[in-house]
Amino acid sequence: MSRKNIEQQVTKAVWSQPVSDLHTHSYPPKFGASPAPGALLLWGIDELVTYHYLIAEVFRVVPATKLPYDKFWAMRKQEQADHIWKHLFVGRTPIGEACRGVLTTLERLGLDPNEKSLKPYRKWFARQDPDKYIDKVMTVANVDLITMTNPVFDDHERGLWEKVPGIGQDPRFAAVLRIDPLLRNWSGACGKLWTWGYQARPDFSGRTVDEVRRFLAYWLDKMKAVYVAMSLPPEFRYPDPNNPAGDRFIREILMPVLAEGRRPWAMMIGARLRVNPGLQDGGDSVGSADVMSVVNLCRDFPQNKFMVTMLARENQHELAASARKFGNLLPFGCWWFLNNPSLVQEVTRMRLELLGTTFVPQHSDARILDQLIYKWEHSRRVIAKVLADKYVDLEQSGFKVTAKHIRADVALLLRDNYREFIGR
Ligand code: RAT
Ligand code: ZN
Repeated sequence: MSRKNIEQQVTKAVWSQPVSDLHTHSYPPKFGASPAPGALLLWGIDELVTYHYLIAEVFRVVPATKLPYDKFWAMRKQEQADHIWKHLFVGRTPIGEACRGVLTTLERLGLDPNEKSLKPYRKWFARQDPDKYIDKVMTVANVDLITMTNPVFDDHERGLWEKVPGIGQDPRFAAVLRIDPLLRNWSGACGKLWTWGYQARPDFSGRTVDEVRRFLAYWLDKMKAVYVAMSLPPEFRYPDPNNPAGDRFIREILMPVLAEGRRPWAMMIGARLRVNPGLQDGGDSVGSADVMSVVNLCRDFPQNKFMVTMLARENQHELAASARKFGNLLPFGCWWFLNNPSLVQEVTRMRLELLGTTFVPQHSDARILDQLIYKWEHSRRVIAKVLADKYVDLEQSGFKVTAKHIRADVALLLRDNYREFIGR
């Protein structure tokens, strides 16, 4: 095939292949839809423009010395959005990735992204019904499954799971049991479990192991969770001589429960939380993590499966090399500060070269439903470019690439590697 032909076939395959999105923060309408207070399904123009990436960016333009953080947080959501639109989209060229994302989204929804005020967009979004709008966004983004993040230690969300019948039963969504506190704050997590009727003690005495196992098994089943997830700090180590409780939790509780339920553990490693607390969610940063800890887990627990994404660019090569050694390790996504075209390109190219098609190149991390549109459009473009280059390289080696090869590879990368790993 000529380069031109390859590019055509790859474009066709990448755009027509539905994506199963492995990690988002989007929810079905039963979890409440914005602008209702406490809603978990965030959508629409004011949510898009007040994405925490953009809050961090607006404070670079209008610093906290001019607009103090508490004043910003005291503003109504619409006022915050107007402030961000004015300074990042009208007063400056919206050239950064998070800004460009809002524009792509509006454009694909059929709106003109050049408006000077948010009013026309507000009018348009006010006419949408959230439930139907989910279908629309999934069609435009060509996404066939949205994987949620369901933090069981969040009182509001846990309450919804306990109270609302059938809350997790929307076939467009899959649930994920998110349990960061069990490693980030073991004794605090034990305290909470105790109040929920589980005899969990920070020193592991009594029935702690059985009780925490019971807690996890209950929630895995209640949510029908497809995997368990944690975001972990750069300092995460396994084994960790400074954190014997963490080691015991992993060894005696988490690994056996997950092996028995045949569910993977998704580890998102490298988030340094709240380096600037004034920015709230936008105040987290990145640190280089320890890939050997992942290697130790994959080797010591061959019956378990590990989905791993790392936040630091510095970790990507070692993670890909490690995945060559362990079939139970699935590297996924270009997370957060890596979700920029230049870095997606670099990381995806390297993963293809080291791992063939045995990884998941991207997840959206969409916090606002509509972001599925731009996150996937921007990623698809880069993935298509990298794939086309690789097929041209193959042709130069004398291998005859066909449209069938291309379609099969794209299906693995965008949907089936993930689905196979979670057994769905
Ligand atoms: O990417 C993000 O929006 C982060 O704030 C986090 O949500 C991160 O993706 C996570 O899941 O912890
Ligand atoms: Zn996330």
